[in-house]
Amino acid sequence: MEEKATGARIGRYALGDATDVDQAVAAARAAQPGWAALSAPERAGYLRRMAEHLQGRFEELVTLSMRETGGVRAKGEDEVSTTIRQLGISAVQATENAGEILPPYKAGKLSLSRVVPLGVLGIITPWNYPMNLAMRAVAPGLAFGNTIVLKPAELTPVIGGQVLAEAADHVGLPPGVLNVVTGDGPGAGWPLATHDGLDLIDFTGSRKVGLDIAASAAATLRPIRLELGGDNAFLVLADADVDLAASLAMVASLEFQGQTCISSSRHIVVRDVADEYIAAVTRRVEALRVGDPLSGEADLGPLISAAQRDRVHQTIVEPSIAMGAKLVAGGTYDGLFYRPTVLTGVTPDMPAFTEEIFGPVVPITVVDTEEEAVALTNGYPMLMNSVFTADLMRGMQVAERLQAGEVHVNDAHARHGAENQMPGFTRRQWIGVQRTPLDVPAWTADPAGRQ
Ligand code: TXE
Repeated sequence: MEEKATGARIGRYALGDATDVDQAVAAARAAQPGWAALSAPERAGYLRRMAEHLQGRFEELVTLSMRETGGVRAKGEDEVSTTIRQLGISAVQATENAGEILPPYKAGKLSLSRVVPLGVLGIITPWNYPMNLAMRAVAPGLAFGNTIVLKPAELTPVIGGQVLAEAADHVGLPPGVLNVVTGDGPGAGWPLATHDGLDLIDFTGSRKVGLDIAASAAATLRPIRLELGGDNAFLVLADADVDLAASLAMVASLEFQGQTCISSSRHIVVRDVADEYIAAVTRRVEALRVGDPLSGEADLGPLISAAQRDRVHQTIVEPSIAMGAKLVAGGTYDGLFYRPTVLTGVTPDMPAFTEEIFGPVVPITVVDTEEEAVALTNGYPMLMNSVFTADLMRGMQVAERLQAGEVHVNDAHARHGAENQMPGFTRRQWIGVQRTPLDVPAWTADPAGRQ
């Protein structure tokens, strides 16, 4: 495994295969009843101790995250602290959500719903926020009594897998409860994604692999949960604070070199402020420093891989320019270091508009009206959008018309809580109890007792 900025070796990891996956699933299956039989506070205790362990290694893990993912310090700190916070949140949720007493549909009955684990979860994670995206499924999964087989991305196996396994070992998590199988997609990911012994497969990654997993799951009715990213929009309306919008555009499109599923990959700007916005964005982009995150002097680090760089350059930037987009800044690279790029004159037929970019590119599309901005925004898979306007009410009205999971008004990539609302990897079990007066139809009575 190499450091992304320098290519220096960080460590070695095993290329797991279908046999390793089989063993891990069998271990998870064997451990699951015992783990689920512990009390919720006992399971929460393990999670809290894992959080303490990771907190004690905070600086080491931030550096490891910077080296292995190529993110700058702020990204590494965010990733490690979010991971730790997730453990705490799941520990609390597990002890609070045991179920509920429901209004009975008939007098004399007691109706309950009980929260029960799904069983064994298979979790496949990507390389961009490897620790945090793994923990977002691992922590609630464990908290509610599931056992887990985790397959981290092959580009980030240490921070995305090994460190979690070390934390589990450190707190004495019972064997088989959390299993990590390192390896690549076809060799270890696919055998896990299609394994018969799982109760749920949870996948975060590309649309292409997500489609394959969904097709295979449909054939066997295996439950899946997919997070495949989005083509998110950043709307700048005529009355927007352009400086604020331009500053937060850096966060929205360039944080971690734009390699985030919530990255804004379409800037849709109303004509009245377009020239001012393009100038404000370009000034900022040109001043950004690209370099080794460990130097402490870089705003942006390297891209994750040559394949990712080539995808951004050859399938997004170059073809969009060939179709008429104007390159205003960037568009060049040195190794994995890609200059942040501004494209203007982007139209809805260009890849810079239609594709998730996953690279440091700000593509700008100018429209005449707010109506047009909303119409052009919808119709794409979107996770997190932003709307900039001086009128809060107008911002909320536009937000309500956008088909996105989360919309921020005058904000970008802020944590408004959605990240903690992940499904708890549980199912509901409804329980009905017969009370008096007894509800027994006459025709079911014992004939011996009939008159
Ligand atoms: O993803 P892959 P890649 C998007 C983003 C990016 C593109 C490609 O657009 O440019 O995907 O990234 C495992 N069966 N996102 O190629 O290949 C793999 O080992 C089972 C969005 O890195 O999907 C890794 O653990 N598993 C995203 C995980 O899937 C397979 C984050 C993701 O890898 C597999 C990352 C297979 N056949 C990329 N092939 C987000 N939503 O945040 C690969 N894998």
